[in-house]
Amino acid sequence: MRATNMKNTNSMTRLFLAPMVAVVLLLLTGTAFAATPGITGPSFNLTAQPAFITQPDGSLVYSWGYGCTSAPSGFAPASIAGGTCSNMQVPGPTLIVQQGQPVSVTLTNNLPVSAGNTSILFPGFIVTTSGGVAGLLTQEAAPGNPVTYTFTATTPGTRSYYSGTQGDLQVEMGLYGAIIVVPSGIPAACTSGVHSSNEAAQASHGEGNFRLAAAAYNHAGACYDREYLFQFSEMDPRIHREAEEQSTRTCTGCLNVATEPYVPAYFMVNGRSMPDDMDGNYAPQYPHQPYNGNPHMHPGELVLLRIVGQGRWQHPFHEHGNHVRVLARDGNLILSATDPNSLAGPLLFTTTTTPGQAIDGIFYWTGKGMNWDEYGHGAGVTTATCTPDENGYNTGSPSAINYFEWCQDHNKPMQAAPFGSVGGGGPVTLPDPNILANGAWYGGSPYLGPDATIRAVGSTGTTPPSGTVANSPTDEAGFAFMWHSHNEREITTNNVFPGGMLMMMMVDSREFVIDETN
Ligand SMILES: [Cu+2]
Repeated sequence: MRATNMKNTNSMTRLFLAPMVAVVLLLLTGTAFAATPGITGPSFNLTAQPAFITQPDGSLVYSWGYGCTSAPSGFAPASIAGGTCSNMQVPGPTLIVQQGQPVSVTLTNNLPVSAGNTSILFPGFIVTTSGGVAGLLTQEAAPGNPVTYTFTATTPGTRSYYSGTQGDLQVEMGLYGAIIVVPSGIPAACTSGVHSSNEAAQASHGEGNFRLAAAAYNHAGACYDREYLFQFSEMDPRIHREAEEQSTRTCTGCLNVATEPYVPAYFMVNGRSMPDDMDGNYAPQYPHQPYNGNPHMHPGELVLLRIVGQGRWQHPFHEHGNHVRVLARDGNLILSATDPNSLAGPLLFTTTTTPGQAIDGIFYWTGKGMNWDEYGHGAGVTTATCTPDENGYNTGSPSAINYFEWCQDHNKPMQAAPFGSVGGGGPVTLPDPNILANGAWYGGSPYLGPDATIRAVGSTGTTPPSGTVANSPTDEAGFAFMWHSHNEREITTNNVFPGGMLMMMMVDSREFVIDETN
């Protein structure tokens, strides 16, 4: 799906939704969102060991992952519920530390003896080791034994960590994760102005604050209102099968698995493929894949995307709806060469990840320029007024249901003769939703707004079609933007579409409370 600007993106999304909206409806079976869940330190006791991870085609894939040897000192964000850290997970636990903290990670090697040594690299930090045995890139943990890595979290940002031992095999098997350093200083701009208004708007609708901090870096340009971490990777099941077959060998380090030719069949967001990635964090059906990919936002919020390329391929990930403004790569804030107060990161159409590289970027969406009243707040179920600020948005009252509406489009109906109570008389005649699709594949609305059920059943019907009963539109009211790899084979699971590296960004109306408890 290509889009060159926000306006086109909206129309593309409308076209896209015709066949795909039912998929969205089927998938959104509960309130399952994500912040940036992880474990807090500054001391971590990790293990590397095998387990099976699950994919949507029903396969169980033998993998290796980092996990916790015992309960971690805490989970973050503090408000997240149901946090777990099992003894093996893919990706490994997200390590969340504060800038300036001395960090200690003790890794115990519980991989099969035949796998030999293992280790962790922490690129971007000056690491001191104790224990273990000498390896090519760092000290390694021999089978059954520990090694300890210590470093100071000197600079903020998102970075990857991964095995420094036989990386072609061990990273492929799942030995990777992310570390986030929360900045020590939060610029005043991040807790005032639009950011405090956005926070007040969230609070007035009963939404908690699930950020790790108000800024990603010690810079006024790095403020944000909501955040998500996405780690992209892929797996070749042949490699995993051969590693499993040889895992019972009793000789030390004698595993002999060819990592070429490389033919991956699974393409994952945080270790899960679509649709599994849209289930909740810590969902019990994924005991070794605790993190999801299910971004939400309200118009006007700045959403921090922490994007990490794991695995060994590049992934041209496309965030539909708008470009992503890059803040930093590998924890290095990109500043103007002539004005260090200005950020100079590019606006990217696809945030293409390089293996091991992390990108911090800001995604922003307001609905400006759509040319219709985006949630029908002008003449729909809810009647609201829109008073433009100097930028054209309704920001005077954070508790308003149409806070941050683009006022120029206020009261502009989209459809000529819509079902339901949204305003009519617009320029568009959408196909009759009753003939657009049937049953579970019923579409019905270009957005899943508060009127969607009425629109779906028409003015006289009372029973919503299949798919809207279990997924009442009153529970979800947003524009769905497909966020996916632009290497289109990567949006398959074992060559079947849809699947793989794909999720939906939901831009929700204020009626819809974004609950990121887990
Ligand atoms: Cu696309």
